[in-house]
Amino acid sequence: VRKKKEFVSPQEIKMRAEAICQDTLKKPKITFREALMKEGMSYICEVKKASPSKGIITDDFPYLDIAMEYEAAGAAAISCLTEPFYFMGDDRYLAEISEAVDIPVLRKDFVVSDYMIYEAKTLGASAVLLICSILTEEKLSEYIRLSQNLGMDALVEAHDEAEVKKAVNAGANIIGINNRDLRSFRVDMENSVKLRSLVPENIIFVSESGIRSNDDIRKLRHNNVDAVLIGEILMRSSDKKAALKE
Ligand code: IGP
Repeated sequence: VRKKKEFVSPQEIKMRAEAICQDTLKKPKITFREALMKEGMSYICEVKKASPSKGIITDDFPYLDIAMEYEAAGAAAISCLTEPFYFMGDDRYLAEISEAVDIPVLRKDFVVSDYMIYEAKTLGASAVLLICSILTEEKLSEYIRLSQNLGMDALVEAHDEAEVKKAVNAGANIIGINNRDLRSFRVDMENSVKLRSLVPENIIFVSESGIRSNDDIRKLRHNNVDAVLIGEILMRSSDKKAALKE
């Protein structure tokens, strides 16, 4: 049974988020962007129970253990789904995971309001996801700025050339190329390779979705990809440390 979410007014959520920013004890050790800037490939490992394309991925979902296993295996950051209907995510997962690990946690959800950005902060997120196909360029740049003002980063997700340009124009400093077409669910890794040259070097370049093997990762690294976001294959592997070994 899902517990009904406590209603928090927009004024209140804003106050709570800003209070966390003021609290020096709550200062994150490393930002999401910094975590992706280390030498070599950085791994963003996703905690996700289900997805619209695959249905339930795993019935066994010890989300805290999974997150801690990712951290121990050398993940640079964690991506946590909070969207309840299609991904069976929960805000609670994010809140508990960000308490339990030292690495930054991305709130993986479809941000459509500033409320959700303040809320991400109160849940302990270090970054939010902004999806180009559902936000105007104006909203993108507004939300990027708001995230940064709250001490978080924005991973700006694009799927094609027009969306990459939109992300760059909006001022993104981390761009994620989704290899999965959200309309057809088709996955094509070439999409990241093809769009790499459109993103300036000072912007962190992330490849997302459908990454399954070390060969995939080698190929992406060879094409100057800074980080990969991996979900399903890790959720299905019993030994995450072995799966993340290059
Ligand atoms: C992970 P995969 O194929 O490794 O499970 O993909 C991640 O990229 C995917 O979950 C994702 C996503 C999203 C989820 C990419 N963009 C936007 C929700 C919303």
